[in-house]
Amino acid sequence: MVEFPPLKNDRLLRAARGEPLDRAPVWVMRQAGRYLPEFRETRKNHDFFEICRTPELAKEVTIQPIDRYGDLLDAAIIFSDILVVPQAMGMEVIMNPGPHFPEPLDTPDDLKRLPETIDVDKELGYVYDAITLTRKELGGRVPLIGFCGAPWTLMAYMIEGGSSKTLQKSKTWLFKHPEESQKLLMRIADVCVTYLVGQARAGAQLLQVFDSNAGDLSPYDFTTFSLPSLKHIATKVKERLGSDAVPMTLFAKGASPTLAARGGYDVIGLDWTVDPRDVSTLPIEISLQGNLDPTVLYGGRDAIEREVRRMCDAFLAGGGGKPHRWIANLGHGITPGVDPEDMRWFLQCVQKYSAGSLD
Ligand code: 1CP
Repeated sequence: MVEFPPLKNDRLLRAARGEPLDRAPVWVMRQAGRYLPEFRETRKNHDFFEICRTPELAKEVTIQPIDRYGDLLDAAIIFSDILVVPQAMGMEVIMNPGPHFPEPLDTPDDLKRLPETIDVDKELGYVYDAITLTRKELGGRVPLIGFCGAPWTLMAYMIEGGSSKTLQKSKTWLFKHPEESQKLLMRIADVCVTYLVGQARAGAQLLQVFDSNAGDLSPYDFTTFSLPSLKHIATKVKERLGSDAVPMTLFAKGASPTLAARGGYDVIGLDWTVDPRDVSTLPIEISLQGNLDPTVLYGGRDAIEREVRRMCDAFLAGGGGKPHRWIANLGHGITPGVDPEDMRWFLQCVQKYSAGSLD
């Protein structure tokens, strides 16, 4: 293991491990991104995947929100994308401006195009280097989160060839070719295992898996197709890291939190369609993350304050019993049109309304 400066703010890790807190830790999905003028400035001169592949640039962009918001943020997330995994598996992906695969997987026959064996650490070593560099530069200010996409979400991108509203092609695969689908899902899961272990060894202090397309599956199909690969990832990553294991979060957008909680993760991310009081029966050892509607950030100061307060009350109420440990966040990524000062106000409101009653 690499040696790093001591951690000065461990709220995120305490919340993930179920320990007492002075207030809820807070970070925001996509916090290093297009709503920040400093990110858009970096983007003017560099292609998206060039930033991902250049540790110095990925480090710079990862730290941009930490420099801007200082003590208001309790975590950094490494700048990268979930689609670096399909790239490592031999598929071409470009950003123009959304993700585009020139040669998606049309039928199971196309799986022959993917190499049988992949040297994941070699293909994605640039992410490990970015993580190590970022941890050093952060100097212990906040913990650094590593991440990957869930096998189902990645499979959907590999088949659709980009973002899709209906997921018609990828869902057709599930129903027409269930066995090949399951094989592909486990193949992707194995790549994710090696990748997440590599990120933790390089210095990531918490690992999050994004199943952004989970909500397109019925509870039965989520359980049949997505959940086994998610479980495989949590089990194998913890097993391989052994005493160096770090907490793991599952954000399965749109999936039933009860089903997501069966994945073996320490933290379950909630989107904004879930009332935190309704998940109070989940095992108390599981911590929660979320879940303000990202568009509230367009509603102005009064609405942000009112809705953050409502969110804090709901998470801290605990449905009558002891509340779950909680990491404040949005219910999905921050969107490009948000005023960075409104994001600051969101962070300030979380600090104000989540203080106390967490010990
Ligand atoms: O032109 C640009 O600069 C591209 C915009 C952009 C950014 C800033 C993309 C393209 N990806 C990212 C960074 C990114 N993506 C991060 C960085 C760390 C942070 O959170 O600050 C992370 C964690 C992701 C993860 C990601 N990429 C997800 C899962 C999370 C989610 O929002 O659901 C998904 C589905 C993607 C695919 C993707 N990458 C980019 C786009 C435009 C898309 C399509 C989906 C979308 O529009 O969000």
